Amino acid sequence: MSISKAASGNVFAQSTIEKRLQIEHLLSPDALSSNQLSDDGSDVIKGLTQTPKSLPARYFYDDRGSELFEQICELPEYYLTRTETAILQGCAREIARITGPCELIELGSGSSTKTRVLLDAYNQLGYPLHYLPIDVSAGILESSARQLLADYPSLQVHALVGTYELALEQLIPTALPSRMICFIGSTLGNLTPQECDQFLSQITAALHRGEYFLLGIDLQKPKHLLEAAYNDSQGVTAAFNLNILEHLNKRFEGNFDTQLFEHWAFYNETEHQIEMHLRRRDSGQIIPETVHLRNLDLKVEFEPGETILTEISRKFDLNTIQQKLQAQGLIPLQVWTDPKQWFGLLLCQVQTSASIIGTD
Ligand code: AVJ
Repeated sequence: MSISKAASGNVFAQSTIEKRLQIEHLLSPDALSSNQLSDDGSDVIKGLTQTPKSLPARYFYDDRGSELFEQICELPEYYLTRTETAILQGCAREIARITGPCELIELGSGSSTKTRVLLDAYNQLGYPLHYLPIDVSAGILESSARQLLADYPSLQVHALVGTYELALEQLIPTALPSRMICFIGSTLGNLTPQECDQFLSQITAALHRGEYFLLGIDLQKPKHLLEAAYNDSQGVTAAFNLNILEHLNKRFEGNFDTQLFEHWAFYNETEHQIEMHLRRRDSGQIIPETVHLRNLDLKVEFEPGETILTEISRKFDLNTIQQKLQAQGLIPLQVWTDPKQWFGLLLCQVQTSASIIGTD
């Protein structure tokens, strides 16, 4: 008989939470010697001094941004999260059976809601639960880890605060027979094709032969459905987009006036990507607005109507992405989708010598 889930507030679970939780703040190897965070804002300087201007999408996710993102996931127009969760609910047990006991490594774990579906499946098969969430937002990482530990009395959490790149370079061996890196939520879509190739090769390098990679991606679909998902009627996506400026203000002592900017998102059908921008409002002014980011010693001018590209969100084709994964040594074992084919979930395995012989 198996008990799938203990109630929150379980006394035993509560008392052992501290023992089962480890939180590590990652620093880059250079930062360790110079005693500085690698997060020095050089990527912000680069983006804001380019034409057209851009910002790295990861600056969305301060604690406030992560909260707003959670709200986006609940929006009626934002089909992504709910579709992916439904797919996972249908295939989690099959995934657990294929991989056997393994450590779950999650990139960009956020609130870990979808992760519960996987944990339940491994738990029901009686497998040990080892979870290694990685996120840049320390607040969300810790609170969701504590919540999970309270709900799963046998769970061990080793949380890493930092960027994916840093975490992938510093993964330590697990006590379990295998590992699975989970990159769900279509975050892969936020990378340019070039960054995507580089990222996938980092995944292959971080894993051993025979280990697993679970990827969730948003698929190509009619423009009106996509544009609605990124221009919701309640303005949550707009607030999420504008929050990146508030985050920069706090982090780098900046003076962006968010009132001067507006949210602008559209689907680029040629590139198959949503492009999200912040546009300086054009309210009859002709003088450039100067923004100062003191900690970066940076002054940037914005012309009326000028834009900052804050995010691309690429929409994939299942055949093309499978070829790309295969080319990187990540062999697709199974692909799941929803009845409307709006979202895709792919389980891949790092090429083993058997799979090299087996492919021709
Ligand atoms: C983080 C990749 C899921 O591209 O859909 C949501 C973030 N941006 N609304 C996406 C996002 C605007 C998002 N993902």
